[in-house]
Formats: sequence, C-alpha cells, structure tokens
Amino acid sequence: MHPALALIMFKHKACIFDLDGVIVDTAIYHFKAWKRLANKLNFDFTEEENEKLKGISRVRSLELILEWGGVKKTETERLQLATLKNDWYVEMVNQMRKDDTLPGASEFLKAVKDAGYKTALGSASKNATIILKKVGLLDFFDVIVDGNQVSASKPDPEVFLKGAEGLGIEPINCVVFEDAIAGVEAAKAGGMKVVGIGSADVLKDADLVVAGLYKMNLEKLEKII
Ligand code: B16
Ligand code: MG
Repeated sequence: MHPALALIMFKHKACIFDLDGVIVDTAIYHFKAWKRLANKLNFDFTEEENEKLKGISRVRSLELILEWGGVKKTETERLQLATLKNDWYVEMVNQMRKDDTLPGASEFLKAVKDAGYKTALGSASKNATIILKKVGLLDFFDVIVDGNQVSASKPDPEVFLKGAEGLGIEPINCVVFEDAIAGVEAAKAGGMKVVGIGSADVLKDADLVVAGLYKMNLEKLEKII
C-alpha cells in the first residue's frame, strides 16, 4: 500500500499496548522483588501463583501474596511493604538498557507508527514512563495511560478507555495487545479488539493470539480491525 494512502486510512485507528509481558519482560523483576518480600516475612509462593499477579495492581498483588502466606498486616504496614518491594523493583528496572525489549516489540511499534496508526500505552504499572525511557521507546507513544491515572484495575476497562479517549479514537477502532487474562477481559469490556500475547489456551477470549510481537505484522493487524 502507498504510504500516503496508509496514513489516511489508519489515522482513525489505534493500537494500545500493555507494557509488562508485551513490550518488556519486567515480570521477572516483579517476581524477584515480591519473592524477596515474602521471604522476609518467612514464607514463599510459587511461580504458578505468580502468574495470577500479571496485570494486577501493586496494592492488589500485595493483598494476594499476604493471603497466600496467611499473613495479616495493617493498612500502614501494607503501604510500607509495597514501598519496600517497589524500591527493590526499581533498582532492577534501573539496570535496563536501550533495546532491552521483548523480541519484535520495537520493530512492530515502528511499523504501526509508520503505517499511520495512533499508539497508546495502557499499563497497570506506576513505573511505566521510567521503563519506556530506559528502553528508548517513550517517543513511540502518542498517549501514556498507566497506574498513576487509573482508579480501577484490569479487568475494568478504564485504562484502555482512557487511552482511546486520549487519542480521540472510538474503542471499536482500537486493538489492544495484552498478555494477561485480566487485560484481555478489560479490552473486551471496553468494546475493543484484542491480540493476546502468549498462549491461546490461556487467552481464550482474544480475537487473535500470537506468541510475541515478533509474530505480528500489519497484514494480521488489518484483518482484525
Ligand atoms: P507497578 P502491565 C503490571 O504491568 C504488571 O503486570 C503487574 O505484575 C504489576 O503488579 C503492575 O503492573 C503494577 O506495577 O508496581 O510497577 O506499579 O502488565 O499492566 O504493564
Ligand atoms: Mg502485562
């Protein structure tokens, strides 16, 4: 397709990307930091349990972990523990380098921008901007919506609806890229199309599932939007 025609066709369509598990692999840092916190409180949790934390806010993640460990804490203590975990997490994130991204992420982002799609980030993380700066992708996004701007966590659609609103694009013309079940549910609840990143057995409600953005291309995108 001629680039000028593509720009006209796609300027009213948008791609909204989740961050952790789609653009970068920060799940491993979350796991290490939460595990360190649980160990400090004299318990442990499994990688299987950790899967349930994907896409879930920091506060809710801590509540779940404390439940698994059978530990009760006051609200003030919970706030201190969440801050401690975040300090450890940010220490690791600060080691990230330019291009420290998941395979195909930078290439696909560049391809959709060049084709004229609008782009937004829709992440539960309050550290999203720092991470995007570290890996050199901040300029690829027209709008950033993260954990600092939303009050309801995924599966509530708020994060994606704010992204669409910020871009001025109708939800029906947005495709969300998500690795978490809660995120796929959120996008669907917002009336958007969803590309699941991961396994089709897990992300059953997605319109299309690919193993990673390295498996995406503009033809596949155009087919679902
Ligand atoms: P933070 P996403 C989510 O990122 C993570 O998947 C989830 O594990 C984490 O608890 C949440 O961000 C909050 O992160 O502690 O940095 O605010 O997948 O929505 O990009
Ligand atoms: Mg995610």
